[in-house]
Amino acid sequence: MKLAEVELRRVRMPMVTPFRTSFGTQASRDVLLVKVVTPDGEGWGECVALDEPVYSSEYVEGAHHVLRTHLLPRLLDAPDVTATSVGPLLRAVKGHRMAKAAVEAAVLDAELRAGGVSLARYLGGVRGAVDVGVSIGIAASVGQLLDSIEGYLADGYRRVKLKIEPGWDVEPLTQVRRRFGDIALWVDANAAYTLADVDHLARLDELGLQLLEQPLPEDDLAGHAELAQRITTPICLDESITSAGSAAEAIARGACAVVNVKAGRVGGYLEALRIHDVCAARSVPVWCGGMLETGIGRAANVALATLPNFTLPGDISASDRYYATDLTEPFVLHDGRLRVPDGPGIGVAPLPDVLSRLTTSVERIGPS
Ligand code: OSB
Ligand code: MG
Repeated sequence: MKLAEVELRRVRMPMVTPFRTSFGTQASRDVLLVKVVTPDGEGWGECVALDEPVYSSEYVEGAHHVLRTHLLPRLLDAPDVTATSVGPLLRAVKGHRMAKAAVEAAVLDAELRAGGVSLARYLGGVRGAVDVGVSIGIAASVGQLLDSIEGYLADGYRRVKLKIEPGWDVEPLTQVRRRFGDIALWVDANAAYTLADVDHLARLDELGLQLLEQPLPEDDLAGHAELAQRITTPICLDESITSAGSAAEAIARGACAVVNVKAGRVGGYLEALRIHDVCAARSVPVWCGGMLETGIGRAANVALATLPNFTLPGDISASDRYYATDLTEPFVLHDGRLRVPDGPGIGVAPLPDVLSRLTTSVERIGPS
C-alpha cells in the first residue's frame, strides 16, 4: 500500500475513577490516535503514551512530535508500506516504541480491513473470547479499596491486580485477604522498590499472590533475578521487557516467571507476537497488559490475548471500568470475558459523533 495521508488526532478521555500508581495519578487520558489513509481504505491505531514520561520515557506530546517529524515522513515517502515493512522502514530511529507501535497498528488494521481478515485470525488466535481481570489503583483508604474490589468482583472480573508501593502493600493486602478470602490476587509495583527492600517484599509471600509485577527498576534484570531467589511469589516483568530479545534474556537470567505483554511498550503487535512465541517456547506464561486504552487499543489487545500462550487474564477490562463513553461501541463483560470482534482488522472503529465531541486537535500529514 502507498500511504496517502496520516491523521494524528488527540482525544481527551475523562476517566470514571482517577487511576493512581506509584508514578502518579491519571484522571483523564490525552489519547493520540493514528489514522492511515490508503487507496484501499483506512486503518486505526492508538498510542499508549501517557501525558507524562513517568511509566517509561515516552509521553504523548513526544510521541506526537516524533511521529510528525521523524517516523511519518519515512513511511509517507516509501512507495509501498505494509505492516511488516513498518519496522524496517523505521529502524534508523532509535526507541520511541509506543509511537512506532501506534502507526504499525494503523497500517496493520488498514491492511487487514482491505483483505477482510480479523486481527485475531491474522495473529493466530485460538479463542473467541478472552478472560479478563481488573487493575486497581492505590486507594485513599483501605475501606475504599475494599469497596472497589467488591464492585469489580460483583461485575465478574476473573482476578484483581492491585497497585502497590512502599507504605501501601502488606497492610491493605492483608485486609483484602481477610475480606475476600482466596480470590485470584496480583500486585503491580511499577518499579517502586529496590533490592534493599527484599526482606519487606518477602513478607508478601504469606499472602498467596499469583504474581508480583515489576517490583524493581526497568533496567535492573540482575536485581529481579536476585529477588526471585529470595522470595517465593512469582515475578512478572512489565517495564523491563521491551523486545523479544529482552524477554529471552530476562527468562534466561531467571528474572521473571511470567511476562506482561503490551504491544505499545515493545514497538507493536508484531513484536508482541514474537514475545509470545519466545515465552511459549520456554514455557513462560504471558498475559496482555493495558495502558487504559480506548476501544481502539482495547480491540487490538483483545485480539492479541486470543493467542494460545496468553493463559492468564489480561488487564483488558470492560469499557465502563475506564470511560463513561468509549470511542467505539463499548466492550462489555460477559461472565468475566470480553468477546473478540470478528470484523476485519481490529473489528471496531471510532463512533463519529463521539470522536468529534472528544477531539481536541487534528493534524493531517501527507507525502513531502
Ligand atoms: O503498569 O500495568 C501497568 C496503566 C497505565 C500504566 C501502566 C500500567 C497500567 C495499568 C492499567 O495497570 C491496566 C489497564 O489498562 O487496565
Ligand atoms: Mg504494570
